[in-house]
Amino acid sequence: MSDKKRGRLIVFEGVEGAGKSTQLERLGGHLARAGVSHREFREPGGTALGDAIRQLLLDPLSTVSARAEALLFMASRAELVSRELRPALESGTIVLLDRFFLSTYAYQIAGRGLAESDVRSANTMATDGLVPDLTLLLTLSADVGLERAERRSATDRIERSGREFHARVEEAFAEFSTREWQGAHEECGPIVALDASGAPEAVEALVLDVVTSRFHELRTALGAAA
Ligand code: T5A
Repeated sequence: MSDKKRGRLIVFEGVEGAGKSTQLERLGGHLARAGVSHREFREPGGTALGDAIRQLLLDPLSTVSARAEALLFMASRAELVSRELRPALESGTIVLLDRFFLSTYAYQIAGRGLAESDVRSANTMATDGLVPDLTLLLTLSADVGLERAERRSATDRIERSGREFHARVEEAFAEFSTREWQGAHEECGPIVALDASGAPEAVEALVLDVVTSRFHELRTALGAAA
């Protein structure tokens, strides 16, 4: 199906509190002001089923085993890909997505210790082979990100998984930005790491720079709107 894809899938990834939602919203604002058709989604969620799964997964009172957790993320993803992402991309829309399967690789493989081969094949079923056109990996230490998230609101079940868990997630994301790792994981598409430790405006400038240098049509549109 990927041959029918005409839009662009731009994913934001990183540790808790890295600023993904903030930057996605800012890029969405630039696109809207430039009159570029786009949709915004987050994982887990984005469909009725996905939103129900999100509640189950993030509720601090839920008890979820590691494999059930991975499969719930996959179920939410399969629904989002088939009901929303594919149709939007096939109609030429730019899709901004807050987390995708790189998060599963970081949280469920590196964090929970599930087998990479199992998670990768379940994920292929969930995504039906959909490859992001660009992943912006916002890099920040897990400790700083968790502090930001804790300052903002009460923590959810996954944020409460402990410092060691989040250190493994941070380390995994660092590995994902290397050429070697990306060469061995072509299903992830291009991943560009950006320093997310600066002020939101500084990170926004980095995001815009990468997006406009990668996509000619967006350089023209966003340049014209600036
Ligand atoms: N998960 C998800 C898995 O385990 N496996 C998977 O496959 C998937 C898809 C989702 C959880 O599920 C896990 C990962 C997560 O634990 P969520 O609530 O969607 O839960 O969690 P996050 O995506 O991490 O959302 P957060 O809101 O916590 O982080 P963001 O989006 O990175 O950060 P943001 O933009 O909301 O900012 C957080 C706070 O920091 C401030 C903001 O104002 C806000 O208060 N901030 C900054 N402060 C200083 N400097 C900056 N540059 C700042 N940018 C933002």
